[in-house]
Order: sequence, then C-alpha cells, then structure tokens
Amino acid sequence: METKHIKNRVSELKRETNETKIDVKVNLDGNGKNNIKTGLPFFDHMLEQLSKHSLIDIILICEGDLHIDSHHTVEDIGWALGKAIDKALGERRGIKRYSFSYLPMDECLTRCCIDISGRPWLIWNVFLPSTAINNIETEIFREFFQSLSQSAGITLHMENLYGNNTHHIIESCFKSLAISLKEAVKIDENNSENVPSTKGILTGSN
Ligand SMILES: [Mn+2]
Repeated sequence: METKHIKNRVSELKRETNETKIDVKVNLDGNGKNNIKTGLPFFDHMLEQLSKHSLIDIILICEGDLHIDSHHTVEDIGWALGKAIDKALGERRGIKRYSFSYLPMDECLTRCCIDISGRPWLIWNVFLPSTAINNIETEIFREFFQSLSQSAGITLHMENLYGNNTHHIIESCFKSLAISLKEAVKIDENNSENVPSTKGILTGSN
C-alpha cells in the first residue's frame, strides 16, 4: 500500500467454542488467493468465490460439529470472517465505503448494496426453496450473511431479483457481495487521509 498512513490491512482471528474451532486470516489488499477448508465442499466453493472476486485473500480452516448439522459451522464462519474483515479495516480511514453490484448468473440476477458503516444491518430479500445442497440446508445461508454483517459492521442489502436454480441464487449472493466488497474496501486515492463520514468515525454504533 503506497498511502503512508494505511498500514498492512491484514488480520488473523482464532475462535474456539464447543461447536466450532475456526482459524481465519484475511488480507484486504490481496489478489484473491485462498485456502478454505470448512468440511462442507459447497460452502468452500462459495467462500472461494467470495475471495476470488473480492481480491481479499482468505485462509480459513474450520473444524465444526458437522455430525449435528451445518448450522453452527456456517453461522460461526460468517461471524469469524466478518470480525477478521473488521479488524483488518481498522479505523476505516480512506476507504470508498459504499458500493453495489448487480450479479447475473444465467437465469438469475442478484443485487447487493453495502455500506461499510460500522452499523450492522441485513436486508435479505432472497427466497430459497426449502431444500439442502450437499447437506447444507438453504435456510442457513441467511444466517451466514447476518453474522458477517453484524461482526464486520457492514450494512448489507441483498436481493435476488429473479432466478430458479438454487445453486445459482446462492452463488450469486456470494459473488455480488464479493464485487461490492472489492470496491468498498478500496482506498480512495482522492480521499485517502480521511475517514469517509461527517461524524469522523466509522466504527462501533455510530
Ligand atoms: Mn457454482
């Protein structure tokens, strides 16, 4: 990073409970390198998309209680990944802050709008058939985005405008978030010295 006051925007987080053990590292100024092992191949595929298209490097290893179901693993990874992003953002100085993307996948179109505001919020207008993809109940994906928006301090509005294929709808949510994050976490070269808020801070509930 050329801008002097912006330190390396990296973080590492370890979190262990009776349900999950997670080790996650992120680099906001990466190139989309990733190594993701959640024990859930479809979820690995989604998180790889998130890294690849946001250019955020993500190393994430999780040992979760998958003998119960995928719920704790998916939800806790959302929290840990969001917290790692929050830590790496630091005081959020110089970031572009806002972004949105429309993400088509064949028959499906999803829109994601984000504000890296410090104010967690999720709008989830995504209607998924009540089914499972490779042992992951589709209803748990909302909890992933809910956890991530809470711990990262991001206002996140996710809407699937149309689509039929469940895999496409879920994947379009991850890719749409990725494209939005790629832009919003960037340092704005025209405003790199400032926190982009009239309040002067973008962390905590402000
Ligand atoms: Mn896919």
